[in-house]
Parts: sequence; structure tokens; C-alpha cells
Amino acid sequence: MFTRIDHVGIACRDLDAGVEFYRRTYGFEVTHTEINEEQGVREAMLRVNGTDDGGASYLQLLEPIRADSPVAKFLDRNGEGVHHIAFGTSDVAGAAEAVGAQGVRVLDAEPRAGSMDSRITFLHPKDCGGVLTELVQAPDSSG
Ligand code: V0V
Ligand code: CO
Repeated sequence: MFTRIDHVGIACRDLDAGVEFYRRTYGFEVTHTEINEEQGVREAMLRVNGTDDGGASYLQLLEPIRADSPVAKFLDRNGEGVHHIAFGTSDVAGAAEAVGAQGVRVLDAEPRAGSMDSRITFLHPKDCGGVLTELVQAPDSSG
């Protein structure tokens, strides 16, 4: 059902400083940036490696654009750090249904718009051992 770690989402107060840290320290480069109004974030995707399933693995650096957004709330409470993990799948709706059938709360009735034209849905962290978990279907992913 899941074929890769699509990304690890990291909450940053200052996206440019976060990008610079990952570039300088590890040599990761930004492959994509965008603003997702619905999710209330400005984000940078740093590609770590390609996978053989049509997707890839990234670090996703996230800076809030609104005080009432999930990432802003997270920063207020916890400071900077790992915000969520995301698993890649070729069928996000089917995967969400299967996971939901296990009693895990699926936070989005329908998949929403994610980074780089992906479709995404979130699972409640309280049902996932304290880990906010995202499911991602890449736009033309076969896996
Ligand atoms: C909140 N909690 C977390 C958490 N955020 N636990 C682990 N990791 C996190 N990131 C805990 C929090 O400490 C509370 O625990 C409890 O959940 C309720 O949190 P809250 O903030 O008071 O309550 P809510 O219900 O307002 O918000 C929590 C949820 C919300 C998870 C429902 O943040 C959400 O809907 N997140 C999904 C959307 C999202 O995060 N978007 C940003 C990334 P205690 O105190 O009760 O024990 S956008 C993205 O990744 C994109 C665009 C992409 O990948 O393409
Ligand atoms: Co994400």
C-alpha cells in the first residue's frame, strides 16, 4: 500500500534560514517552493533521493503564513522541529480508507491539494502514537 517515505515535514520559524542550514550542513538543494494557502504554509522541498516507484523522498521545510495555521500552533507549543511524516502511495483515497477502517481518524474527508500537485490526507496524531502522519499520492506516480 505504501512505497516510500515521501517526505519528513519540519516546522521552521524562518524558511530561508532552514533552507540555508540544510544546504550548508548536508548539501541538500531546494527543488521546489510554493505557498499552500489552504494549509497556511510557505514551503520548500529538498529532494533527498529518487525512488523506483515514480515518486521521490524529500525534506519539506514549512513556515507558517497565518497565526491560526497548524504549523503556527505547533511552533508556539513545541518550537522548531519535526512536524509530520508522509508516506507515499499510488492511491491516497484507498489508503486512507484502509487505514481509517483500522480505527485511525482520517482528518480529510476528501484528499486535498499538496505540494507539487500531489494529493494528500492527514491522520490524527493521537491515533498514530503521537506522530502526525500524512499520506501522499504523487501526480503521476505508479507507486
Ligand atoms: C498537534 N498535535 C500534534 C501535532 N499537532 N502531535 C504531533 N505532531 C503534530 N504535528 C497534538 C497536540 O499537541 C495536542 O495534543 C493535540 O494534537 C491537538 O492539537 P491542537 O493543535 O490543539 O488541535 P487541533 O485539533 O486544532 O490540530 C491538530 C491537528 C491539525 C493535527 C488536527 O494540526 C491538523 O489538522 N493538521 C493537518 C494539517 C497540517 O498539519 N498542515 C500543515 C502541513 P494534547 O495537547 O491534546 O496532548 S501542510 C503539508 O504537509 C503539505 C502542504 C504537503 O505535504 O504537501
Ligand atoms: Co507534508
